[in-house]
Amino acid sequence: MKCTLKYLFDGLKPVGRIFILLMVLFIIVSSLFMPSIIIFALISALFAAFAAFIIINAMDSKKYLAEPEMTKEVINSIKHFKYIYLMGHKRADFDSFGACAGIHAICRALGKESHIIMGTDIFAVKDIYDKFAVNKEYDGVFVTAAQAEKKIDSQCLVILCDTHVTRLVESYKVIEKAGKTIVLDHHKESEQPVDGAEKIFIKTYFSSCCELTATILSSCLINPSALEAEALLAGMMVDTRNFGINSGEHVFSTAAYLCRCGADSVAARMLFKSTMALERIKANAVESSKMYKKGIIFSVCESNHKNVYLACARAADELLDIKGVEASIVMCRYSGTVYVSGRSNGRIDVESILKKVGGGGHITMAGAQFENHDIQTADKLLKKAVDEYLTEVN
Ligand SMILES: [Mn+2]
Repeated sequence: MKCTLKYLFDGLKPVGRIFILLMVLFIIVSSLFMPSIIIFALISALFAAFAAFIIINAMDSKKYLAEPEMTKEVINSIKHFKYIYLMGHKRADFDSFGACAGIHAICRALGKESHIIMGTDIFAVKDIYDKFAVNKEYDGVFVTAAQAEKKIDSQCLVILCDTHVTRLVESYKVIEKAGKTIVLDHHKESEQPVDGAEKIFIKTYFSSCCELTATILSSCLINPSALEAEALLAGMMVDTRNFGINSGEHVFSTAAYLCRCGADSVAARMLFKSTMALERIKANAVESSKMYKKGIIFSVCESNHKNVYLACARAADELLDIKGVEASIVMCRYSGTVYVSGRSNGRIDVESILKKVGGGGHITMAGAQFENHDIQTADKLLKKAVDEYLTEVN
């Protein structure tokens, strides 16, 4: 009943709310003069509430406040399967981690056992992971890919968050062995969407997979815990560069919803603190950057640090703060692979540029990798891709 009332009230436009308030006022005033009218009004209101309840429950797809098709698919699939495995992309980031935590909250609310598959490289999300690891509610929730691969069978549902590309998933074996796989992603559709996924929801109008997940949560009136809300907010903050890009009304209302659920924005911001070593690498990359063409700036992170790719992403972000820079492309090399981070303020489509060299992402944030290449070759290929892109758009 509480849910129904909340549904009714949330669904109302301001004019509807004013109408209800006027009705209540009318009943109060008239009952002062004609007490019998209140009995009549109460009976009518009861009938109306009963009718609304029947209608809402009869129209199954209308039960959800937003994204009804996606929400319905996620909820019904979770209800249908015995075990649920949640998985993000390799080298988990705040967005993939937060989205998994958000879906875990739905599984818990529906009384289902769910596990989050964690990869070997969790450096980027270590601080939030540590907060979850000491939380009693998360005892036994995190599993390694190897553990999941052993246990998973046709009775299991896999929900893949924040990627839809086969080579980027933490473990493809779990998708092959699972009874069903659902993909929830916000990146532009790639050429290789994951094989064997029954339902693929690619919603590029969401800033982040965390915004998408939080929308599902609020749509089915399930609130995440304060820690889960913090993880979801952190994911949104990373993918919107602290609400600097892709941040429309829905992003802010979703952030407000997460704060209502207990997310602390200051604590979330603290999670992004870097190390001195990585900041030095980033600073060097910013300093040695060179403008290429049309506000597209290039740089390289020179280091053997095992998490140099994080400094690379941060350098690409920071270069956008410089006047005249429209987009940034930063490279780094680690154990034979060149990693590329592309960022843009929205006027240049870095996804289109990096797609030409086999990468992906979206307009403002994209990445690519070159296996068995050196920086010089990668640099040449990237500049060729930029040239091609610029002739296409001009
Ligand atoms: Mn993301």
